[in-house]
Amino acid sequence: MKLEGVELRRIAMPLVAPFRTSFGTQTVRELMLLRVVTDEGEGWGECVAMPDPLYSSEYTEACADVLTRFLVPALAAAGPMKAASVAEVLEPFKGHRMAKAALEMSVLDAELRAAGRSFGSELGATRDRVPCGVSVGIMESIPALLDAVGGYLDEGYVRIKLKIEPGWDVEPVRAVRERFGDEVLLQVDANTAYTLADAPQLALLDPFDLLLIEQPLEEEDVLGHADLAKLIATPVCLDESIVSARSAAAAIRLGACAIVNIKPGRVGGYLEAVRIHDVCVGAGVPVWCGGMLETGLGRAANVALAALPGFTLPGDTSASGRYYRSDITEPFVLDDGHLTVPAGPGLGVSPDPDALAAVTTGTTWVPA
Ligand code: NPG
Repeated sequence: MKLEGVELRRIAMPLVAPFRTSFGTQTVRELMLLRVVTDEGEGWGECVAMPDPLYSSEYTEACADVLTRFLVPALAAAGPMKAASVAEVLEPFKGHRMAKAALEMSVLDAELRAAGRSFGSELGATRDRVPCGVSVGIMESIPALLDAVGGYLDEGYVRIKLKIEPGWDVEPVRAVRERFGDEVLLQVDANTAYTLADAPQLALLDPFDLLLIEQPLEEEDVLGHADLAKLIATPVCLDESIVSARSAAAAIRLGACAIVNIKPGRVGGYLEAVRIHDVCVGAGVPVWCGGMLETGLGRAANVALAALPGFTLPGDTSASGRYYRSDITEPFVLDDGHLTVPAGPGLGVSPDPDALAAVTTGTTWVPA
């Protein structure tokens, strides 16, 4: 395939309700889509970075900048393009994994659409539907939280994840357990809001039989997670700290995590995500697919990834309606707690031109 150029499209999608995490509150999901144009057709990528560097160091306009100045020109200069070699071509540029992931995703989509093959078959999916969890933000009160959780359970979600932070941890977990019982698959996500000194407080979660606690400590504090794992009974899962297959292998060897959340954007792309899956399967570590409030494009690829055999825990692969009143693709709808893995060529879904136009805030064309 020959690269002709990449369109960077900024979009702003209103959320059905504010989503609060320990790093901020969102009412609109602003992100950037990539439309790669090649001599064999087009492909779509989704850059999951947020407008501000609060979840990780990346942010949308930095991604746009590095794509424009370095990543797209390097790919154009490398000659005929293959998705499997995009990461290698971009490797000299340090970091910027979300930008790299979006570019690789768009090339992979173009390649698979041209070949008539699906993301699922390319990544190694072994199921045609995946069980879905839902991530529940920090609420202004316990009654509001219980209403939200009850609504999601009624919709059929098979696992609940509660966002926590100091001051909003044991009480919400206790309230959800008391109201909905011990059978509900329940886990918590701290997004780095604690320190090792909080171990006694986090140990108070031990009696609630949580599936896992996700990323309690800072991204770089891998050893801290290994120490914490010895002080609490809840299994430690890493998100922000895992940026590659190599870092996953190291964290596992150090005893810093018993479970891994795989987010393709965070680790530089779907192909590296598969390598992390393989490392974890080899080590007997369960994985699950994280989410970053993706549109139907990113959701399609995440659902395909979550259908690999090592994804033995339900992911944050919620239905489109969890976040958006209208999606830019055909919506993903929950069926008995599951989403269907798209089977069509490439991502298997495409943006609706009118829906896309309605949320677009700007486009730039980066020629090859
Ligand atoms: O279901 O897409 C989803 C969101 C799941 O909680 C979720 N994502 O920290 O994992 C996270 C959080 C997140 C959202 C992180 C947006 C970064 C950006």
